[in-house]
Amino acid sequence: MLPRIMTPEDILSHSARVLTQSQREDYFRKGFLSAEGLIPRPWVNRLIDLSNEFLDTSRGLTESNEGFDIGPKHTAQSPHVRRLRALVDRHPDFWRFAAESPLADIAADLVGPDVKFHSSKLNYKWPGAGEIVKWHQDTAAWPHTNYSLVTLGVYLDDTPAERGPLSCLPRSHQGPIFVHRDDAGIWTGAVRDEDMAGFDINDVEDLTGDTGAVVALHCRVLHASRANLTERVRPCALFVYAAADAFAWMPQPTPTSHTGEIVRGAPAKVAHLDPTPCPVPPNWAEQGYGSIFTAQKAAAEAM
Ligand SMILES: O=C(O)CCC(=O)C(=O)O
Repeated sequence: MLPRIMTPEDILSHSARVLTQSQREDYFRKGFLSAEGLIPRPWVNRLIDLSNEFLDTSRGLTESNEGFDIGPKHTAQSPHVRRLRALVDRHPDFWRFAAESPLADIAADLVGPDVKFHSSKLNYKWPGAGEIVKWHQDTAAWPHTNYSLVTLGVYLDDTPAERGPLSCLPRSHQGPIFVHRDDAGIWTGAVRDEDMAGFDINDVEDLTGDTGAVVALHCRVLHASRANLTERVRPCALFVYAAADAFAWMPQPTPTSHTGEIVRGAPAKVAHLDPTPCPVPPNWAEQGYGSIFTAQKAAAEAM
């Protein structure tokens, strides 16, 4: 008999590993979740230490490279790293965290027991407006045969509303997948204003949290993040996991050496194909991928 395609109800029928059943139900209803106290403090401290070490290393850089997306204000005295790319390839402990910590169990709670690692990064939102992230849906940049993918973020410092937390539009994961291009067809990494006009911005929910809080974003949920109005940087480590039966159908923006590895359960024998139409992203293998910051900034400068 062929394996069953997992619906949210099927996923929920498996015992919860880390999240409560009501947190899981909330995630499927709204398309996101934020929760405190799920990651053991020694893991959080290790991530913070590693982040600080990499920021120190960046002092010797003058331009972006494979590992670092460097912002325009970067100097040795005052590092301005926008993103550490392909995090699990930057240090083995980042991969151990992705594969061995309760984070992968949280992914299993949300995509089902068979979980495949997709990608990871560490985003820094510095004080000021530099790293505003516009409304977008993650799946638009890395579509798969179905939409059972989740991005799990871990805040590495307290992230109140004024420090630019992730913000989400509830239930938008049940709507269309929007084009993330301008009228000329150029990739902008952002949903067009006319598409956003259909949403009530009063519905937006901020995913605030203390140091170590986990945020979960369904790959179709509309999300953004505002400027950091505080004096301290907001680091957020992000890890993407897929149901094992979701397969990428285009080259991926920032593949890692662990992309496609099964971190819980077993590999899929059958792909699950969801019929929801999905716009085709650029071919990242041909065009190259900087980061959401470079794509959205280039689009803003071209206007
Ligand atoms: O770091 C943020 O505030 C937003 C991250 C995000 O949505 C992304 O990188 O796709």
